[in-house]
Parts: sequence; structure tokens; C-alpha cells
Amino acid sequence: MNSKPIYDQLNSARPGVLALLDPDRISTEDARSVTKLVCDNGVKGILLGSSLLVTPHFDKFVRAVKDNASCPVILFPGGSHQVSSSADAIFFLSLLSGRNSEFLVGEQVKAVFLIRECGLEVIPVGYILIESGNFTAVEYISNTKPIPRTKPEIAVAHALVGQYFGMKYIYLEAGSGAQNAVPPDTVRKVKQNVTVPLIVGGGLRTYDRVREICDAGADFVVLGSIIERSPVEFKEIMRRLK
Ligand code: 1GP
Repeated sequence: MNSKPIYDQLNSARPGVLALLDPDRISTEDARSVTKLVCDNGVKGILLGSSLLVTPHFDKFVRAVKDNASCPVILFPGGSHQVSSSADAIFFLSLLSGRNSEFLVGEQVKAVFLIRECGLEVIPVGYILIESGNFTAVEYISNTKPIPRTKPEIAVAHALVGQYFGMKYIYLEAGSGAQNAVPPDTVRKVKQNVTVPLIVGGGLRTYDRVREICDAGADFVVLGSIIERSPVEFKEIMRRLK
């Protein structure tokens, strides 16, 4: 077992792919096989979370993933109800691009004692939503507007705020199932202006898109829907990235 903090483990594994497994889209029964699939194909970490969380079996799902994972398992919560002691760490997200105080700080206040009780490693993340061409679940649930995709300087400003707040990652998010991924130009400009590692996700379904985002400077890219929709295409992306 690796005793280094998860944040250090992740950073020494950069650049790489993180898998997002959504407990609302993958059954607890399938959690074992999907975890093996993503680990065997070289992801550097597994994120667990959902915009809404319909399943009542969140904790069971987290345990099933943790029991079968050979990489860090990190909560990526859509709200204060998505906390489990079975994970290794939690992305303590603040939705910086929004102006809804509930997702800037309110949900975090509700969850904080439970997070401490669970003994999770807490990794503060500045979460920035970028317009993606369709109305995503994260926009609806958070009741916030994304940053216009033609205004990279606004994304840069928010990312710098995250850095100055002391956040350990900046996460540029187009939203799960996004029509368009975050523009490479936005990734490039944010990367040029902040020193904290950059995570980019949402709408990444092909090798070419993933490659563009990596080349633009992402330290981690997040793949979600493609893993559920087409394990074959997921494996192909991972194979070509090696
Ligand atoms: C969502 O970035 C992730 O936070 C994953 O998005 O499901 O579109 O891959 P996809």
C-alpha cells in the first residue's frame, strides 16, 4: 500500500487520465468489472460522483470500487450528500464560475464535519464550468451559468482566483455528456497563467479530442460517459495515449 498522500501520488503520475464513474449510471454489481477495466487500462485515479445521485447505494458503490481499484479512489461530489469513508480522498469542490453561494460554500459547510469524521484526505479544487453547447446537468442542478466558451480570459481570471485561494487543482468542466469539450485555447491560456495543476473534463469521447486537450497543457483529463458507452473506444483512447 502506498502511504504517500493521494495528492502527491496523483501529481507524480501526471500527465494522465482520471476515470469518472457515476453511481447513477453504473450499477453496484458492475462496479467491480468497470473498476478493473479502467485500472487495467492505466487510469491514474478514479473519481466517484454524480450531479444528482439517485441511487440509495452510494456507500456500497464506493466500497465496491475501492475494493477492486489499484489506483486512488477520490470522491467528486455533486453535493454534501456524496461523502463516504470508503474512498481515499475527496475533491473539495467550490464552483467558482457560478454565483450561487450554495455551491461556492454552502454545500461544503453542510458536509465538513462528516468529511472530517470520515478521515478523508481533502483536496481543495476550484471548479470552473465552461459553456459546452448544450444545457448540462451540472448547470441545471447548480443553478449557475457557465463561462462563455469564446471568453478564455474570464476562465483565466477564475482559475487565478482559485490559485490565490490556495486550491490544489483547477478543474475546467464542460459537463458530463457535453456536446463540445472545453476549447483547447481556453486550456492553453489557463495553463499559461496558473501554476496549480489543471484537470479538464466533459465531452471527451475521441482520441483526437483528448490529445488536443493534453497538448494544450492539461495535467489530467477526465473520461466518464465513454467508459460506460463504449469500453472498446475507451480502451482504444488509452492505448493510443501510451
Ligand atoms: C464530468 O468531466 C466529467 O465531470 C466527465 O464527462 O461524461 O462527458 O466524459 P463525460
